[in-house]
Amino acid sequence: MSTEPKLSASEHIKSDSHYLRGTIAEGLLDLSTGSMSEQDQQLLKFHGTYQQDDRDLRAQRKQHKLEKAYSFMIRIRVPGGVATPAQWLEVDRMSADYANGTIKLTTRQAFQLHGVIKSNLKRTIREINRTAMDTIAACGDVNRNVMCNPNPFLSEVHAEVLQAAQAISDHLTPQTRAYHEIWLDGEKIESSEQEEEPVYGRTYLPRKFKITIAVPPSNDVDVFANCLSFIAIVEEGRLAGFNVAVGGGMGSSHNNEKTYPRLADVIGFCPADQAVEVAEKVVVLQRDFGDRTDRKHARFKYTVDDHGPDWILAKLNESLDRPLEPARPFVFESNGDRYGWVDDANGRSHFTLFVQGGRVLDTADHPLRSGLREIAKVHDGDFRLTPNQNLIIANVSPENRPRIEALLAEYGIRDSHQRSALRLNSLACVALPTCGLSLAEAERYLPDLLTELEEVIEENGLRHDAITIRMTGCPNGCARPYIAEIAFVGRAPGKYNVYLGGGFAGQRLSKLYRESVPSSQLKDLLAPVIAHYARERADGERFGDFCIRAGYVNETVQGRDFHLNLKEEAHAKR
Ligand code: SRM
Ligand code: SF4
Repeated sequence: MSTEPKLSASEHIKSDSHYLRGTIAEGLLDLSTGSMSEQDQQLLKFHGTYQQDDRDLRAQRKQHKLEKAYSFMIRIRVPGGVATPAQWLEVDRMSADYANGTIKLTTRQAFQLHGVIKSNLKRTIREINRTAMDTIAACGDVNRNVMCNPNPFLSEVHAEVLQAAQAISDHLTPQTRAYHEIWLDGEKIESSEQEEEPVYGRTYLPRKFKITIAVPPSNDVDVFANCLSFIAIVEEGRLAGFNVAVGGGMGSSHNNEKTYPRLADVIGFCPADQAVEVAEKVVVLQRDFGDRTDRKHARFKYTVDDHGPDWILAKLNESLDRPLEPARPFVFESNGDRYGWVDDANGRSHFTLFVQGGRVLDTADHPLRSGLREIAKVHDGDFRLTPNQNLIIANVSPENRPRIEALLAEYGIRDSHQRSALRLNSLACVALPTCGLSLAEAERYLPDLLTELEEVIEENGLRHDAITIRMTGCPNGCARPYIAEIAFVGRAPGKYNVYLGGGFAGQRLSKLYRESVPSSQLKDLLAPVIAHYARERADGERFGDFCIRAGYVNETVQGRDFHLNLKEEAHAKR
């Protein structure tokens, strides 16, 4: 009898799928149901779409013996987060024509459309491709949207870095013709020639893979939360190359200590022209050594933890033309966005706009989607989606700036000084009603909790003090909560685990402070900690650092030990 461990079910779905085709094309034609088969739902992710249902309607539909209110979320890849005004206008149009009238800017600089019904799915994906964007590999067990610091016009280095992000993204895009065939009506090529995936192979990766590029001192892309990151090293004003970091990730499951968030390790340095090769070889390492038997242990962070970063470096060096050099010094100062207008040396201006929860929509008192549509119609630069779910109206010419400013004012699109620094440093994942995995609200609830916490912030004179605060509806960590200074992670409806002590630059994990706190008690739980910080912080001391110094949580730990949260000790200390 074979002692080989059993492959996970997803591995069979991939290998039997004929390079991601499955029966998607046939399934799309069956309009007797709003759903797709279980296996095709898994394969659809590689094409950039997830089947979901409106969870607000579940009970009602069940009562009336109706099928769930199925629809699809489509994720549009935007490498480095750069979109043209024409692309913005098309996404805006499609959000109204085919989706729920909103555009979601994600924590990985992508667009999402929610609520696309099955009969509109193919049309929408086809129209997205007409705008020179695509959805392939926005999801699935492949390399995802490559993130990059979104301010390329602030210096030549940024422009080079954006090119590197694009090159890595292109190189790691799956080569299967299935995408073209299914969505773009590409002709089926009946050839005896074997179809190939040169980097991935027939079964792709064991799990999703995430790559970022940061330009210090900004860590807005959160390099330590990604599988593979490149940290730009600028020497004498020029891009010398990149430090390489491996093995970061956020996802964990409640009550499963084998799963944990982990910060990436910096293992070396490569010249800029080696970045694509390094990316490919690291992906290949994960392809060959990642765990294909247990999806909960299949992310690259576990491969790195199981073998150790030194082993990863040695293996990587064996496969590279030139081995990595020792890592070079760098400093990150923050992982947030810088708001408002910034002018660059070429006379262009860039306006970073806070978008609550990354959700672009019109409400009675805040017609944000309409305002941005009007701006896109006259904008002569481009748009940059930030890794913090915000938007930069970038590269505005001096002649055009007054028009953009007038439109911002006309549509009441508020400037950052009208918001607290706490809100400006907040992130919430989508959660309910579309996310099938959420245990509690996030995007729909965090704005109200922030309003409550702002009372405490105002009372303590901290309106202008940035504190990173993030909420997710479950422990998967889509808003990268475990590196925030304050985090709320959904446990059950209306209940959250509260984490404290993350690093302001995303350089340290936070730690569990209290478990399963009802939402009605969150303000009272945090008020004394915030007041204590306001009273006793040292000069320039960050909230997360203070939480550790004052003993609210112990110095945080890495990887496997994350679950050894010392909350009992923290209780005892006060
Ligand atoms: Fe995520 C799954 C939304 C960034 C970790 N994520 C999901 C799904 C697709 C739920 C599902 O599988 O059914 C969510 C869809 C909700 C919806 O209705 O739209 C979802 N994730 C999001 C977005 C939209 C959150 C947001 O509000 O912006 C982000 C889309 C990013 C993109 O454009 O590609 C998003 N997800 C992240 C991040 C942050 C990042 O990548 O920097 C993480 C943590 C980093 C990491 O990967 O470790 C993240 N998402 C997960 C996980 C946990 C993976 C794991 O290692 O265990 C899942 C669940 C899974 O894969 O099984 C997940
Ligand atoms: Fe859904 Fe959980 Fe991700 Fe939030 S963190 S979007 S609830 S999977």
